[in-house]
Amino acid sequence: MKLLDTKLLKVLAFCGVFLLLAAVGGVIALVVLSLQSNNVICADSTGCKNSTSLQNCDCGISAAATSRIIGGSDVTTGQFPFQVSLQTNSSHICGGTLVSCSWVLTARHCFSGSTTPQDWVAVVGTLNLNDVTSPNVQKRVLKNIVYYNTSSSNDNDIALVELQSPVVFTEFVQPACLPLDTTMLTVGQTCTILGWGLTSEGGSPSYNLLQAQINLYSNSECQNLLNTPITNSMICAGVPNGGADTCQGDSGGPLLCADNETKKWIVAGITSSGHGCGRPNSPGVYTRTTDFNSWIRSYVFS
Ligand code: 4AZ
Repeated sequence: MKLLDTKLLKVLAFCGVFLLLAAVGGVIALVVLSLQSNNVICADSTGCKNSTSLQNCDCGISAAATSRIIGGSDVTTGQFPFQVSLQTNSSHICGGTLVSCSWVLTARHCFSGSTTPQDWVAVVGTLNLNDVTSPNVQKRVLKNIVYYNTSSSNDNDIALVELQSPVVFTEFVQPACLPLDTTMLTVGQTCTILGWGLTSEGGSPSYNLLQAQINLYSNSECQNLLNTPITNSMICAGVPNGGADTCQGDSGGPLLCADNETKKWIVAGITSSGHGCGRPNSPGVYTRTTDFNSWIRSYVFS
């Protein structure tokens, strides 16, 4: 009887350990599977082609609640997963905005040094330009650079670049929303600028991605302040006292404004030019993305 008990106990213990191991294995498998299903395969879903609502588009989503560029603060992981660094010879040249798995929106003037797509690498999923070996980082050589036009004026400072192969959407790599036909930008509205550019006029760049909040200006006020033509294809943004602005190296990156309906981030502007950086009464000039909406959409959602 005693012998049988011991044997039975041994069998039961063996079964218990086996069941425990099976359960742990099952949990691990479930976690891995659910993580993988979060990594939405880029399909440029039909929800994003809708140009009147962002409700059914997986875009412009921040993993963190909204909170040197000039006067900036550090971006946190997953806060703006659409920020791109466009590089030649492993050096950051310009910012850009991921708008689909294969397309990045940026400024035309970024390509003054080289117009050869193969010279350029788009780096996505990083906050720190020194930390490009992180597993969250995805790098793609460019396949194609498309200009709205190639005039060398400050006007129409916009380009779309196509990646040689699509990036994979993860927690760290997501597209921003394109404007809607109904997107209304209002004077005084607070929007966000991002970049690795100079942290003071004539100063040094930032290795960490920085953000700052600035307000939209009317074109007429901006034109008076800067004493330079501000066309309908431009939009100005800044703060009256200066101290929060984009600067050299931020070009091509986004001016992000929240969608009224969904609060998703829309790329409302592209950092383009200005008079110095962070000066009082000297807002930065951005390409007005809403003015190029159908041109952009014809490539991104073709
Ligand atoms: C630039 O040189 C640049 N303060 C970008 C933005 C601004 C000024 C200069 C706006 O790329």
